Amino acid sequence: MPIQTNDLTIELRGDEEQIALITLNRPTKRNALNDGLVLAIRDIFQGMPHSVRAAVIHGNGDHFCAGLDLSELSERNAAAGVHHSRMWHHALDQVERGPVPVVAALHGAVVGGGLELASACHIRVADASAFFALPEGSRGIFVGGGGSVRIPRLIGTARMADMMFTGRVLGAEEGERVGLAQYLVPQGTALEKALELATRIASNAPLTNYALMQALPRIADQTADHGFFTEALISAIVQDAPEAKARVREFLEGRGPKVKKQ
Ligand code: 1HE
Repeated sequence: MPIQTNDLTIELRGDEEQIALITLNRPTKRNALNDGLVLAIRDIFQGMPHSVRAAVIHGNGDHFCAGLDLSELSERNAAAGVHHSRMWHHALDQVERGPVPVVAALHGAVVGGGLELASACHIRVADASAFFALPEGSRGIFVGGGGSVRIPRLIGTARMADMMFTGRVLGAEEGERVGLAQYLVPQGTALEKALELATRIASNAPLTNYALMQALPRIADQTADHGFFTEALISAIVQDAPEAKARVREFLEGRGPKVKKQ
């Protein structure tokens, strides 16, 4: 079991402990991320038990996460600021390019660094109480946890700039409509839905999940010509796995699941 702190816990779920439920557990501070918590996120993903095939991250209390712990911002000079931002980058990179797909279960405030953390996850489920904002703009600071790279890829540069210029707060429905969340569910049910999705993801062939996490975003960063070539390589590797052959055979022999309208 990886190292946990009181502010960040991990619980393994499922018969084979294939789902990791990670909880931001600082509800009195609305799960604001201090340095210890950011490093704990890094450590938990770096030390993920081998049984885990998918993770869910959520926040204890009424909010997912209030972003950077502003009480730690005080006297940092420019050099320390660069190192601090790079520390966030390294930690959230362990989420995005780490060992397993991660589903974020969002409710209440998903703001500042909390939105940066959510954007490093692979799927976001928002319940009706969720709201999204980037208050950095009005606090005289800038995003530093990878938000300027990841958030425009979800919603476009113009929408992110609007959120920072004007302090615009997007409600759950609007957040889902613009692409901050892929699922919108009734209040109080984000965690249940996220666990359901994680269980489904965990049943995929591991190499397919690996390709989705590692190849797909890199292909999106490549030129079309390079992307087609990378796609050919990764698809050849994925289809070569015995598990892929077995799954295709199952379907052809009438034993595999059909695609059903939901
Ligand atoms: C905090 C923080 C925080 C709450 N740092 N202590 N993020 C923000 O600018 C968002 C700031 N927070 C808020 O706007 C509100 O707290 C919430 C909308 C999230 C929640 O409101 P509410 O009414 O439920 O809680 P509260 O009464 O405002 O806060 C409860 C306590 O949490 C209070 O402390 P207390 O000791 O007085 O009880 C707050 O001070 C504390 N708290 N949020 C520190 N963020 C890598 S760069 C990323 C840059 C950013 O993320 S900037 C955006 C920061």
